[in-house]
Amino acid sequence: MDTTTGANGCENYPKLKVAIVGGGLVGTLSASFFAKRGHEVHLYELRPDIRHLEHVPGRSINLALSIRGRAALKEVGIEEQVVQRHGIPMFARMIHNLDGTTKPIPYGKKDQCIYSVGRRFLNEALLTAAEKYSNVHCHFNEKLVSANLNQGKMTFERQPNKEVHNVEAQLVVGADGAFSSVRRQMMKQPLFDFSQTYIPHGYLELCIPPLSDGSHAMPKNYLHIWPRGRFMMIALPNQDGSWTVTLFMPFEEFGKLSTPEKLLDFFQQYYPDALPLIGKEKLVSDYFAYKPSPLVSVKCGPYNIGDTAIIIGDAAHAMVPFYGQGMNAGFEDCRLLDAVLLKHNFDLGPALIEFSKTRRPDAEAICNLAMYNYVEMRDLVNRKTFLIRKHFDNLLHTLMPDLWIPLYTSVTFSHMPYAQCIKNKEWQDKMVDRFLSTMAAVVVAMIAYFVYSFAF
Ligand code: FAD
Ligand code: EGO
Repeated sequence: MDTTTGANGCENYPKLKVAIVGGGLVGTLSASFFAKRGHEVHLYELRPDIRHLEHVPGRSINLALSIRGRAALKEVGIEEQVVQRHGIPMFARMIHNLDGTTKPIPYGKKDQCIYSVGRRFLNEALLTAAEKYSNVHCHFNEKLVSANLNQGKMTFERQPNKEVHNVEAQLVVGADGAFSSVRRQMMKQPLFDFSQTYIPHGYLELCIPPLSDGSHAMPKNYLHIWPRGRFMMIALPNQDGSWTVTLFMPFEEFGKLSTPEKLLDFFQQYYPDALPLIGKEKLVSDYFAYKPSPLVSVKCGPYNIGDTAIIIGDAAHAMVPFYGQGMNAGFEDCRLLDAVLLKHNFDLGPALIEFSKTRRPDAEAICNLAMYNYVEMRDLVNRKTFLIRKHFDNLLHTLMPDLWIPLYTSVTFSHMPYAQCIKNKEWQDKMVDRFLSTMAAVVVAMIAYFVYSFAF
């Protein structure tokens, strides 16, 4: 193992051969982090190089990027490019009521916003950023089919001919998504925990095209939400003037919308204002061109195998998308893993254990929060409680900005560990409860007093 001393004299750690499995959002970012520290990085991705593809199949066309994701992008020097040049700021939610009226609710302070970014653009920017390092080697069309993670040995199948070859590394980083093959290898180990849950809802993406002058058909700097109980719909803006609309609905309901007539009636009933923006013809053709996709939540652990393997991103903690934090949490993994490795001078054994131990409670917290939001948005959220809750939280936040931090704010606009966000929320619920029961006690005491004075 060669040990190099950096220019400033304090980088005295081994230079490792690192194999990253998965060239999605998290794998490509992690490649830059390892490259920045001087390691020899090999990135293996199942798909071809997306930069050369005309059309990329797969999930969600755009995503909401917030503080946690941005902090990680900043450390590899691409935050500005992504956010300033290719991100569309969303300063508020825009709630669409059944009657077609809309109401904006700001995210908090004036400058607080989340950014809508294209998945493809982001993935390409991350690939290009990683390849700027001469010590990064990308291998496309490579599918991990088996591995001996204790020994850092992997077997890949080259697509499309399926020739098999073996690879070895000192560290295997599994960033191969919700259905991770690296994780499947970990499941062979004793004491490895794993659970997955599919929710009854699936999602389908539709599109609101740009107006004839190329501008956006709805106010641009908002996350548009159509809360309808069991049928939820959101829209995020794209740079070309279009909107990506995501419809969340139980698979059962998707099944019922089996003809163009039923589909149009459904939209007329629940999303009358969105229907003309999408356009009837386009709605029908887009809806029937795709199948709704499932949503899965995965928890597992530990994230490491000894001192040779670690999983990050969706491979370690896939969540339902109702908090807009999946990618952000995965990017935060990259930043935290880098910090822990540095702290231990790239002594992998203790570093991987520490990362797994400290990260797991927070990853599971955001998985729980996302699932909680799913339940809340589906069951509790009618328009009124949504508005009242958000306004109440915002009001207290304005009055006591350091003391009262709404849950959405601590999750989306702070670096507070996710588990701490939950504790913070529980504390606030207790305060509200106490306040309400004190008020109730006062009212009861007053009634008792009046009854008493009338009776005697
Ligand atoms: P992936 O992006 O899934 O990448 C995994 C990569 O590994 C893929 O490129 C795949 O081809 C490759 N791979 C898989 N198996 C193998 C193998 N055997 N060998 C080699 N390579 C392999 N997050 C947010 O932060 N904000 C949002 O607004 C948001 N919205 C979302 C909306 C929807 C509908 C969904 C489904 C998710 C959303 N997310 C959002 C979550 C986000 O998409 C994920 O958290 C993120 O993509 C995880 O990145 P990843 O790199 O871990 O996994
Ligand atoms: C009461 C009502 C309490 C993703 C509603 C809490 C998530 C939850 C899917 C929004 C925004 C980025 C998103 C808010 C709540 C993305 C998000 C939110 C959705 C759906 C999403 C908000 C992509 C939960 N952030 N969010 O407050 O604006 O509130 F609606 Cl279905």
